[in-house]
Amino acid sequence: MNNYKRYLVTSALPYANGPVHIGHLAGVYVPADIYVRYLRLRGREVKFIGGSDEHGVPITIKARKEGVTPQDIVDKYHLIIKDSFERFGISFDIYSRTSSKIHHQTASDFFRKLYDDGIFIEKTTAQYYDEEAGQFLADRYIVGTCPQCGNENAYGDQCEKCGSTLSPTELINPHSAISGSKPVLRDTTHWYLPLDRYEPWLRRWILEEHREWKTNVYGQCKSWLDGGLQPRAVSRDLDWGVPVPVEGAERKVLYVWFDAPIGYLSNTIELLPDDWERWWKDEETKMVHFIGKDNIVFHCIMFPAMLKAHGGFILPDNVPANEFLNLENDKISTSRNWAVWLHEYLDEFPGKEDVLRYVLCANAPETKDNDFTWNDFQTRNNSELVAVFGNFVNRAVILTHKYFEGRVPPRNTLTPYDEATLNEIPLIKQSLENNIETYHFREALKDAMNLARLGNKYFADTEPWRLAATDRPRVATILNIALQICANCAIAFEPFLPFTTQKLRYILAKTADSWDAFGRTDILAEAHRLNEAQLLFDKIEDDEIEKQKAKLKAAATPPAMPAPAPQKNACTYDDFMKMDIRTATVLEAERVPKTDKLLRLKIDTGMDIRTVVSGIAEHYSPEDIVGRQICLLANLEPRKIKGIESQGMILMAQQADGIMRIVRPDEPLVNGATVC
Ligand code: B3M
Ligand code: ZN
Repeated sequence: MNNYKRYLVTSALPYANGPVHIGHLAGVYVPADIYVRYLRLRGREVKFIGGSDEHGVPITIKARKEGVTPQDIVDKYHLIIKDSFERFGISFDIYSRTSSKIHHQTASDFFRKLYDDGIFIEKTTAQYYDEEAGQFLADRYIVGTCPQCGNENAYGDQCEKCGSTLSPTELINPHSAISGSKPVLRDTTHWYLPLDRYEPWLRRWILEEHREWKTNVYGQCKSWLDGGLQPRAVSRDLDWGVPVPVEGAERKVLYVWFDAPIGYLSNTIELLPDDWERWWKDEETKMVHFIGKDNIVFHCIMFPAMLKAHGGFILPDNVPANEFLNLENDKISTSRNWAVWLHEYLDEFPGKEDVLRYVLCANAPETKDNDFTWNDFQTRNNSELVAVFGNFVNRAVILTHKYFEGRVPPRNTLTPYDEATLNEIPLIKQSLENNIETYHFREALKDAMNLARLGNKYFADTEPWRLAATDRPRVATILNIALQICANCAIAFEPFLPFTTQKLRYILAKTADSWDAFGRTDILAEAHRLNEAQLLFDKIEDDEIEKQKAKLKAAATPPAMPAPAPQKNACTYDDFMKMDIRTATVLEAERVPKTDKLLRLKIDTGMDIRTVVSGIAEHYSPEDIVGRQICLLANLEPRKIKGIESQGMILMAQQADGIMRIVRPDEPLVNGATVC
């Protein structure tokens, strides 16, 4: 697959209802930007497409809360986001928005083509309608009493007290969260994309033809496909969004996840009105979507199915989704204000864009969730950027000024060690290239750092400052080699730390080199004059870090945890002893097809191997749970769940906010131990 002629790189369109934080950056924008900067440096033809996602229910809710229009909300945040990306050096070729006219037209035409081709299924169902507000209600905006636990503030999709998943019609005494009035059921018609029909094709395309996708992406796709796909509604009853272009569909808009990925297409059209087709229709274009893991199903299953249904478009070659970045050991949460916001960082750390770019790449959640801490940020700055990269460059330049009036000295006879050092450079280049091309950005950054480490080690081993008085030709050679390493650093770090390499090029008095120069050991000509030395990075002191930690704690609101469920009626000792609870181990786990909550588990109870169906799929994925010890209510009468006989029940602890965890012995025991 090396015969691609051009690269169309997209990054997820952030919702324009809040600013961008470090989680977004580490997951999506930093890796995407590294990739495109690298491609450009290599002289490849590339377009980097970004934009704001300006539709969806949460934006309308925020607007209602603040007493403004949805357009006001997206206008405000689109600007904040766009501006902060620019200041941070995310080098989009276009950063547009989905409320634009061109996007509405493109998304509308896309829907219409599928509609005219008879792709959609049209279905009428009864949904709650708020007569006072004059609108249908999204599930989240219906509140009522939970039929399971009696919580009076359960939502139409879930009771946060007992955790049960609900549908709005199950709520007792439902009322609208918007007007407080009692909603009525009204028939409404929507269009569904029959994903099930694309399942065989998707299975082949992903599971067979894209085995090279990252395992987290491939695994999630497989799990969805194995669970069985169902038709998905692609329209909503809402006043905000792209109107459904069908007669009689007043006050209906395209589902935000239908129109948002089309934003990649409309933004390309906006950027290249006369040339976009080459980018979207020619098989020689390599399309790559950078996204976070919560967007995988939309980019790997839904959007490709849409593109396939439409026909004529290329499909993504890869979707290198990242996992999540946590902050100080806790999930980033916008509602709790537990986040480091990009625009605030840029204001508070002027000139330190690259420090954040470095830390977020070095610690990127590429294969698993990772943690950002302010202490780690400080350490990586002080002991990697300052002590390794900055220190090496500074020594090379200062010594050149001290001994050779700032001119690149001649290279005299080389020792075998000099040769070995020079020979390392092309090897580092090779590794860095391989890593970037396969989306291993952390490793690629390590390669670039290895170049600076190579330089530092070379100085430590050769100690030119000791030879100044006795062996000037030798000092000349050493500094020449060190400066060539500096010049190579200016290329190797360019995709990662563009602000720093610009500074470095200034110090070296060098215009930008292309990637081809990387690996050469004569980039700086003899007698070439350098500019004065300046520090590439500054030490970050403890008080700055403490200030950030304190700010984070002060701004965060604690998570609202509902009160624990009330105690149940008394039971006797004998009642309890009737239950036969055993330790057991999960041997196998898989999703029960066509359900969201159920896992089918094979369990070793020490007495036998049996099947248990458990409603924990929203809390544990099959991979998470295999091999774990659990406690099983073993003598629960077998029941059929979705046609599968379940022999027992797994014991779970559940918080009032619905979060559930497996209960298990403090230390592993043999299977079959009794719990009492
Ligand atoms: N706005 C979701 C998100 O920010 C969504 C991405 C759209 S990409 C087409 O997580
Ligand atoms: Zn409940």
